[in-house]
Amino acid sequence: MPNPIPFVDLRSDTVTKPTPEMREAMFSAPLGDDVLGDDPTVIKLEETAAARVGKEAGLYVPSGTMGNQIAIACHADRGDSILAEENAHILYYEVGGPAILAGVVTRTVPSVNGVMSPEAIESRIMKRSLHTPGTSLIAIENTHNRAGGTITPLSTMKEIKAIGDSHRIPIHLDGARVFNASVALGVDVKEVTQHVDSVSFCLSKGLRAPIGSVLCGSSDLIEKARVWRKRLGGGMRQSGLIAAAGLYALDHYVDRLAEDHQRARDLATRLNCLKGLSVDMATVQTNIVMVRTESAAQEWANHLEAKGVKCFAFAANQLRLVFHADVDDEGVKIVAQAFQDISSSTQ
Ligand code: TLP
Repeated sequence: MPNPIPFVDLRSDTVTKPTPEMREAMFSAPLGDDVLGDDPTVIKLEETAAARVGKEAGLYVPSGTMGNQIAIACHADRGDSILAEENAHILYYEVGGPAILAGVVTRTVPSVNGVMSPEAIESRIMKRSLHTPGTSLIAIENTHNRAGGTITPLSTMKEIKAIGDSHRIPIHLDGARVFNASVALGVDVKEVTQHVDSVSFCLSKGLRAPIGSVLCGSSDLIEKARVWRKRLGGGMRQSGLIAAAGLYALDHYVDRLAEDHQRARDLATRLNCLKGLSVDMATVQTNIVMVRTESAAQEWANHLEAKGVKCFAFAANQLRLVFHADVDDEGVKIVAQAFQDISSSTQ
């Protein structure tokens, strides 16, 4: 039996479904065997993505996780250390990948709302010695997921890059949502990515493609990355079929991310007026809203689900709401009403 309740799904921006136009682009894409290097659509996506973020080359990978892990493995040798923000996706959600795959030690860096200070980074850099695992990579996450979609400002990125350069340490950007950052800042994405040596961005989040991310960097890095992708079993064959969706997304769905940001702000403002809830508006910068709940967040999530709204409890007293193209103004109204009903009946 189909569920009669029309769900508004705020669990993640990964839940978007490809549009009819995107499916049409997939259907008509020219294909080849990409492991053999002859899928024209994948080649076009990789070239387009690299040009878009101002890097020499790109590699289409099945997921953002694989993009990050390959980048770490390419930049660092076994036994090295890398620096990452303490709640970074590569630490929190990639199931120990850096230790298992690249074989590196991860040193964590504290932050304010996901933004690491350049001083905090510099003070954690380790020299290579008989005793210490030399730092060979600094990872930034922009926007920052667990901090609530927050943006690391361009000036901070520039300072971090200068520190990296002075210690000859490359910077990798987990740019799963880097287009959310550039759209919110009102700048070309290159303004963000100019401050990093490699960037992995997701096509399958706010950009609405069903599958895939692109890792971009120097031609040498991407050559190594291609070997790592094969090693991890990420070499795909007629993957132009799905790459076509990514190309369509880059052409058509970047600018509309601003709508998701506006809806996130609208809803956050409304929730802040309700009993039992609060939102730190300073962190509502893109498409994610972290809601603090006085009572257990999981109970809120259960009540919301009964009213047709899906979201995740991200911590004991925190809900995460993620906006995306499949949530329109009507969806925002449904969500606001559900929160209001629960607030007035339980608080
Ligand atoms: N994030 C997912 C979950 O894994 C938490 C989500 O729903 O937000 N970097 C960042 C910053 C991410 O938020 C994610 C996915 C990834 C990397 C990994 O992307 P995938 O899921 O394609 O491996």
